Amino acid sequence: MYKSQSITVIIPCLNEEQGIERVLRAMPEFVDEVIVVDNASTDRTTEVAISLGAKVIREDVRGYGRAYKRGFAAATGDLVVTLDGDQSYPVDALSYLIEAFLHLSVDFLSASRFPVRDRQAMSWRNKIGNLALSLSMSVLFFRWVRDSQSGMWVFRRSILEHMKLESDGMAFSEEIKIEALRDPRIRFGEISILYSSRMGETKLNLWRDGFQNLAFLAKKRFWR
Ligand SMILES: Nc1nc2c(ncn2[C@@H]2O[C@H](COP(=O)(O)OP(=O)(O)OP(=O)(O)O)[C@@H](O)[C@H]2O)c(=O)[nH]1
Ligand SMILES: [Mg+2]
Repeated sequence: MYKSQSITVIIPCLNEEQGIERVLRAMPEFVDEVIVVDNASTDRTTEVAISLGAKVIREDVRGYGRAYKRGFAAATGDLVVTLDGDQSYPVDALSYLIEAFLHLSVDFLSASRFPVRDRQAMSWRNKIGNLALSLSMSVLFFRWVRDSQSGMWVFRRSILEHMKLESDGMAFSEEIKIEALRDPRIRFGEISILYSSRMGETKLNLWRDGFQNLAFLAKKRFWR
């Protein structure tokens, strides 16, 4: 519980045995429920997560968005917090994020990785790709969003009933922000966090996911 709000943390994982151990060991005490959604990892992700007290849900179909939808269906907290299992997002910033969420009186708060302070954390190619996608989203949806691809959010679980979440892949991250910011019932905010280098191997394919995410933005904007 944090200031009388129960907290669920959801972490999608695909072969993140190293990162998930660090993330779970650093989880603050006030978190009520930690859900790890594993898509048939071939390493020890599931065993490590269970041994450190997380609830592990298995989803047989691969995909970042797919994993989140499974996690959301199982969550019970008033507030949901998300992050990657690779230790790149700051677990120790959870109270800072929730404080900001409450202070700003928003329903969905996205944690922007920019400006990136750790030089090793993000390659120049990824920075340029992220900038291009965030600019595209901002123009298409008439709202300045600094980091459309961030994977760390805090939101009131009850807003999920207003959202139509279709992406099963990496585009899920921009889709949930679009659903939040274009619904007048949902107050959207964004603040900056410290982003660091991931442990383990990336699951992101820059060109494939970059172009798919760009195409998804156009589809979401023009095919209603
Ligand atoms: N369950 C599940 N998790 C996934 C899948 N693909 C990626 N993930 C997880 O989603 C998170 C984001 O994937 P990353 O590879 O870190 O992608 P990224 O953060 O854009 O790229 P990096 O900069 O390399 O970290 C990580 O925790 C992954 O383990 C998937 O198909 N299923
Ligand atoms: Mg990552």
